[in-house]
Amino acid sequence: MSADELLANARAIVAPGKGILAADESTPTIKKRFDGIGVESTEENRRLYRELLFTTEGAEKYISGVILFDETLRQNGTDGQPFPKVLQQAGILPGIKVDKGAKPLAGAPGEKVTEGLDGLRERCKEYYGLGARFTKWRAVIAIGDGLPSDYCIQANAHALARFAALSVENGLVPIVEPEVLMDGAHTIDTCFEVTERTLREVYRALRDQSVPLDQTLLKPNMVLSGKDCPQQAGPEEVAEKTVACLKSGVPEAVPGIVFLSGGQSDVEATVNLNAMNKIGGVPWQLSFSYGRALQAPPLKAWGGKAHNAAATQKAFLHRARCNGAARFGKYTDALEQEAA
Ligand code: 5MM
Repeated sequence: MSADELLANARAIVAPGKGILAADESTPTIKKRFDGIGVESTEENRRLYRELLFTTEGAEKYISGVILFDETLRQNGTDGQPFPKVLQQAGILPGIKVDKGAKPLAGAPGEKVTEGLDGLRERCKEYYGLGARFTKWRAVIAIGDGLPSDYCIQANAHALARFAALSVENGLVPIVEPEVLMDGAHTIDTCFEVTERTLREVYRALRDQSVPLDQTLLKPNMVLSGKDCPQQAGPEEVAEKTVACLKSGVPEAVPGIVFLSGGQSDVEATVNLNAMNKIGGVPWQLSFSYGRALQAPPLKAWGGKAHNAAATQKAFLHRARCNGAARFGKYTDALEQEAA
């Protein structure tokens, strides 16, 4: 596999003004989302909904890549074209979630480790053949009484590095996602400390396993106050602390950082990304790889009804456009109020 292809794809994913749509919800998660709008989670409904997102005209101006779930990578659009082809034709890179989910970590009550390394080499080869050009693996780190343990951080970092090495070996740009959860009443400073510890450990593992960092991307949480913390930090503090934390934990060789939204509202996720890009002065592109923060409005607009197709795509395009502007620190209230 050529390093040039990986480098070019990594850079294309974080091209200025663009970011990623995370549409890789596993079957139980998409069911939860569909339950929220009263739609049955059948394979056909999942296909129909995702097709609306993938065929939104103009989204390619702001969306460089889409993370798919295994089922979606193998589905076709209504015109019979496989989804990866539909995306490629729009100039969007198809990606694939390759982890098999976070499972209880033996010997560490309340903590999880992400599984899915067995057979990953073969799956990567198949996914490349099906058109995927990047992969994603999500580790979850919970903050709590005495948590996270070093053991949990190390176990997840080791798995993330093995995933990354296998992806690169097979021509796929790995998106390394260590998510420090926002659940809990902890302060933003605790989130800073845990995120910094996690990032340092992740990059130690990646280096130990000789992963070429310039062919990878990082998908971290922003540094935020815990959801139940009485003192919620505003966007300037979030941006300042997130950028400082990244500077302390992420090597310069990494071409880009694509944040997850992690339960922030759609507007909050855009405002915070915008504030970070206003600060600037970092060696990486600061971009987005949002699931909920890009999909909440279109999902609501859709409601499972074919006659809502135009409204669904309009809502999606609007969020993509707002986040595209946030990539340059140029998102404004006026833009938020504008129809797509
Ligand atoms: C879209 O949600 C993804 C899939 O989650 P499950 O495996 O639990 O179904 C998730 O990996 C996502 O890519 C990231 O967590 C970012 O999504 P958010 O919604 O936090 O921006």
